[in-house]
Amino acid sequence: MSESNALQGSRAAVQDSAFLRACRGEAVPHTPVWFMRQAGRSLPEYLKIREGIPMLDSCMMPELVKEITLQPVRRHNVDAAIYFSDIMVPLKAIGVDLDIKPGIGPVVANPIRDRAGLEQLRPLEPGDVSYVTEAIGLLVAELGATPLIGFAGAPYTLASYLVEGGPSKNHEHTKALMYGDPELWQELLDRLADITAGFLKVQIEAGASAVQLFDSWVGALAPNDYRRSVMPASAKVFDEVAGYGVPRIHFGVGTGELLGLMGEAGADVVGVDWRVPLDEAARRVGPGKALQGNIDPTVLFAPEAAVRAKADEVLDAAAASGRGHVFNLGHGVLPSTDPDALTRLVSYVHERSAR
Ligand code: 1CP
Repeated sequence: MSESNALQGSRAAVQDSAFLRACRGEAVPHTPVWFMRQAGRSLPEYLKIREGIPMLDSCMMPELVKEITLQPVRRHNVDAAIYFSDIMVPLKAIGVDLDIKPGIGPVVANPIRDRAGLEQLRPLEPGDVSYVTEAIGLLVAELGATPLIGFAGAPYTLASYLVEGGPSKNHEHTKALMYGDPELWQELLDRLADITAGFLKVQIEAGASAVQLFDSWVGALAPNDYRRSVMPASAKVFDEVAGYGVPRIHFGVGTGELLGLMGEAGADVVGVDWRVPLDEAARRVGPGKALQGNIDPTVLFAPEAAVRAKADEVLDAAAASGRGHVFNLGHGVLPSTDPDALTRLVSYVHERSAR
C-alpha cells in the first residue's frame, strides 16, 4: 500500500472504531474506554520524560507531546488517545502572561477584571500553535486505528482562571464580574469562545477525530445563570466546529442540574461526573446524545473487587440508558493512582461488555 492508501485505511478504521461508534450511538463490539487525564499524572514513564521540563514548555515540543500522548495508549490499551496539552495553552499562545506552577496549576500574572484587561485577548491564529499541528500530524501517523481526541477549555472555566488569577474554590471575582458587569462578561466570554473554537479547529484540521470541551468548573453555577451568562458562549464554540462532523463531547464536574442545558448547548456526547447515574443522566440530557463516564476516580484506590463492582454499576446504568456509552472516570485520573489499577479496569470493561 502506498503511504496515502495506508493513511486512508487507518482513517476508515478510526471512523469504525468502538469509540467513534459509541459517540455516534451505533452498535459497538465492546464499550470503549479512555480516561480523562490519562496522559501525564500517574505514569512513571511520564514523570521521567518530563523531568526538568516545565509544563507549558513540554506542550510546545511535538516529539515529546507525541510520546506522552502515546504512553497511556500503549500501557492501558485504551480506545482513544487524548492530545497532551493544557486548557491554558491557547491563551499562552496569544501572549497572555501565565504559567502552570507545579502543585498549583495555572497562574495568570494580570487577572482580567476590567475592560483594559480584555485587551490581553486577541483571536488565535493557526500559526500561533503550529507545534500543535505538527504534533497531531506525528500522532495520527502513529496511532493507526486509535482515534485522537482534541480538547479545549470552555469559556467559563477559562474565564475563572483569567479573572481569579489562578485556581479558586469559590470563583468570587469571576461571579462578581458575571453579576456586576454583564456587558464586559459577555465580551470576555465571546472572545474566549472565539479562541477556543479556533484552537479546536486547528486540532480537527490536523487530524483529531473527536473533541472534548472541558467546562470543569461550570458546576459552580445555577441553571438560570448558566443559561443566561455562559451557555451562549459554549454554544458558539460547538456551532463553530459543527461543520466538521466530528463528535463533540461536553464535560463538567458537579453538573447534575446542568446536564440538559449542556446537551442543548450543542454536544453530541455529554460527560457525566460520578454523582448522577447514567440512566438518570439520560433522562436529563436531551434525546439522541451519547453519554460519557462515570466512575468516581477515588474508587481506583479501593481493592479490585470494589472497582469491578463500581464498573458493573456504571455499565448496567449505561445499558439501561439506551444511549451510546463511552466508559470514563467522572473526572480526571488522580496523580497518585496506581497505573495498574487503570490497566485492569480497561481490560475488565472490555471483557464484561464484549458483544
Ligand atoms: O507538570 C504537570 O504534570 C502538571 C500537571 C498537569 C498536567 C499533566 C497540568 C496542570 N495540566 C496537565 C495536562 C492536561 N490538562 C491534560 C492532558 C491530557 C490528559 O487528560 O491526559 C488535560 C486534558 C488538561 C486539561 C485541564 N487543565 C483542565 C480540564 C480537565 C480537568 O481535569 O478538569 C483543567 C481544569 C486544567 C487546569 C490545570 N492544569 C494543571 C492543573 C493542575 C490544573 C487544575 C488546577 C485547578 O485545580 O484549578
